[in-house]
Amino acid sequence: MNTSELKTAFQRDGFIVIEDFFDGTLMDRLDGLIRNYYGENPDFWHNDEFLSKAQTEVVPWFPQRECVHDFDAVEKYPGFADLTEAILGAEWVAQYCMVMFSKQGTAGQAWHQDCPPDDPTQHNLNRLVYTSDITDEIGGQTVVVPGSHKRGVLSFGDPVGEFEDQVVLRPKKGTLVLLHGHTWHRVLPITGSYRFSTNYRSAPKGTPDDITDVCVYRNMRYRFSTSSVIEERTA
Ligand SMILES: O=C(O)CCC(=O)C(=O)O
Ligand SMILES: [Fe+2]
Repeated sequence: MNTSELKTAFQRDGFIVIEDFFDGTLMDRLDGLIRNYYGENPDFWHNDEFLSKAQTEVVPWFPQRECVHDFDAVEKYPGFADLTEAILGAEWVAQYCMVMFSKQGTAGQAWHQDCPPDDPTQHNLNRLVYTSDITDEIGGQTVVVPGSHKRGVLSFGDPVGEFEDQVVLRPKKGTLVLLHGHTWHRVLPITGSYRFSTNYRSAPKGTPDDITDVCVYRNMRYRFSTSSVIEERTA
């Protein structure tokens, strides 16, 4: 697909998957740094209330904030910025690079929208890089509901229930997934070893820096900066 076809698919579906976007050598280098950073048994960062209500178990790492500059290579990778610009428009903003690690036996991530869709024009863009394969043996597949970025707020209901029209993604080493922040998405439980993805978050020009501070789940809205449930959803 060329850039304009990718853009059309993104606008229709709220996500696109591009296999073999990145070369294997770069992926292996970043994958090694990530495995080395986490070791086998990292601690969770969230409090118990979040873990039990959100059914989301991730340990984040912001490598560029620790001056690990190897991760800059993705931002400079041929085609990466151009594709972002085609989708977000001129003067889009790069927010941060965040690795999200989930260990064996954990819940993955419940259904969510990265930011509230109250204003459809205000959103983040996840640029998800997979440095190793997500497989059915490991679990941690990414699940999306196509077109849901245009369906308003994520429906109230079972935080980890299935949607009839959900699509399960199994990104491979070198795959780039672009995912609109309003698209309903989740990560399945981690059944074998551990899984991680690296997200280069970005946003259209004029988007507030803290756009992803409030996350919408099927049972609540949660504010990360204050670690608080700001709305218990009942409908
Ligand atoms: O790790 C993934 O595959 C998806 C992560 C996610 O929900 C996000 O980056 O907002
Ligand atoms: Fe997300």
